[in-house]
Amino acid sequence: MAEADLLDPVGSPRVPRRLRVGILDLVESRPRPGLYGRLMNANLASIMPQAVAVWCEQAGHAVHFVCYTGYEDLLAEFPDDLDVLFIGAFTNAAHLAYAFSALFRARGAITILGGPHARCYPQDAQRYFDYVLGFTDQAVIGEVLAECEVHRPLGRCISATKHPRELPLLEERWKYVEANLKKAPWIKIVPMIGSLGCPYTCSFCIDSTVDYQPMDFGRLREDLRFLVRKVKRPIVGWHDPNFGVRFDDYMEAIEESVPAGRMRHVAESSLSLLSEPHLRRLKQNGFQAILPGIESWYELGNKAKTSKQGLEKVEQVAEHVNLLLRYIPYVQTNFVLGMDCDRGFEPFELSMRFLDRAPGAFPAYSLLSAFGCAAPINAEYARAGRILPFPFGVLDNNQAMNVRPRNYTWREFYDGVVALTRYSFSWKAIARRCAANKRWIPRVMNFVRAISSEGFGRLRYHTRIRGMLDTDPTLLPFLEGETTVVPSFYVQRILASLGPVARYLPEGGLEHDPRACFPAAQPALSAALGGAL
Ligand code: B12
Ligand code: SF4
Repeated sequence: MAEADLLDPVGSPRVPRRLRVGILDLVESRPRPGLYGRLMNANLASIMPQAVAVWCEQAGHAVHFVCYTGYEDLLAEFPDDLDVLFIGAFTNAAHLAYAFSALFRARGAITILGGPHARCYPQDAQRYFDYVLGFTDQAVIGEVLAECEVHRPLGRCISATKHPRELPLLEERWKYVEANLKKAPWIKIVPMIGSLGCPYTCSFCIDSTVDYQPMDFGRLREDLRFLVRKVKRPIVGWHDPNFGVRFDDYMEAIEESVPAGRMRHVAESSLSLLSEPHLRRLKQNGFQAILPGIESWYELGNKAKTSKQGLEKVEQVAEHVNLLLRYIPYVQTNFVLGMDCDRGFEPFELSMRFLDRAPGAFPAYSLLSAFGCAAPINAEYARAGRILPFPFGVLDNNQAMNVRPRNYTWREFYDGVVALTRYSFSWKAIARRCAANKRWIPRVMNFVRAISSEGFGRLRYHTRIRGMLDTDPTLLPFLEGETTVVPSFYVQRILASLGPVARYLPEGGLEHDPRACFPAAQPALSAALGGAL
């Protein structure tokens, strides 16, 4: 920096200003979620907002941190006189983030968005934020705070060339972790991370083009040692996109830093990494829950380490999942419904056969979704004119599917979704799941999830959408791309979920233009959207 930059216009040294920084981690998008949200939301807090808080403090600024789990009075949480407000948001919380940004801009703050929504929809987010951050490291935060300028009408998009090489130690972000843990009424999970990116290339995933990058294992050991000193028998929630790629390094770090039996762990991993010797070691090291992605019965066999398809894949995967359950008390299997390789009722039927063969696993279904420009396959959907302008508030993998299915009519598709959901959360399936899980925490978790928003709630919701396909004349034309007018059912649902914050939502904040992400696909998308956007 030139010396003149450090002088103000009259030539005296410029003292860096101590900013009042607000940081908002939007874990939830609506007030007072159901029983499962009450139990678990505080455990879903993100690591990056905490890292940003530490970096801001290290730069000498005063930080006010809030993790919104749906139970706080959001409008009363921050002081009025913030200089800067950072918001971390998933896409389903984007409207809440936009409304909050508008409110604090009106009060004179500079606003900054980071997190999945910023990475997926930067072109839309820059209409409402002064800065929109992609890959974020300490240097990016330093740059933003040093400049800290109004950028309107369009915010400035900044991204590091890759993910940070290093994140603050757990000890440095502990006060934020601790505040969240206090909000969790029962199970308390400490978020940690040991790697970024992924070596796999699942085309629907935001990280499929991001190189795998392990963090420093020395610092990881420091974090583990700190945690056993701080909490009696902690549970660590690993946020690694694919835990266990450097399996031996992780296990050695845990074995060297944590006395046996003193720590429990939860992680998302691929079946291909979960061989029996690995499972044995995971068990020894206290792994309590594993969430493998199966995704489809026809594709992505590399994740399940199989070249089989259809019923053969079901049998092999079920056997593998049952093996997991012999070592790990809680298993959640993740599936994507409506993928291009699926057709007819068979994929749904196969998932039911899987549940028969592996009754102990909790099934989590996502509807195929294209989150903006993040995943490579989204550009293909856009070129084919298949992306629908659903408002962000319903893009959470469940409330809406914003990609027109290749091989289904909507009625056929929702018939399958409803049938599979009903089968998965029937009393019979719940009882079999309970019987197959011997420990009481997995039993209670599975039961609560089934009777709460993720089971019964989702069955009610999908059944309602299926009914509306016959009764609501506005729904099918929208889903078929014949109109861009969003059915009022979705709009009302989003406005209701925003509650009192809805009045701050900026004009146009409910709509977005899916073409903005894909300039090259604009003609196809325009045609598909009736040229109406
Ligand atoms: C771990 C994970 C989870 C964990 C932890 C979530 C959490 N609160 O962080 C759990 C299992 C709880 C989870 C739940 C869900 N997840 Co998730 N999850 C992931 C996963 C696998 C890794 C994300 C991660 O932590 N990476 C490590 C961090 C360091 O990297 P990063 O997220 O890329 O962040 C970088 C930048 O974005 C930026 N940044 C991130 N946050 C912030 C915040 C601020 C303030 C700033 C300035 C910068 C910044 O800095 C980082 C470093 O460069 C991704 C898929 C993937 N492979 O990335 C999906 C992903 C993020 N999840 C997704 C979804 C949809 C969900 C759910 C809605 C699913 C559901 N229906 O329940 C819920 C939402 C729960 C919630 N609101 O917290 C989508 C998000 C898409 C979107 N645009 O919204 C993703 C991308 C998967 C996908 N479909 O492609 N998830
Ligand atoms: S294994 Fe998981 S994190 Fe890796 S590319 Fe596939 S979906 Fe993404």
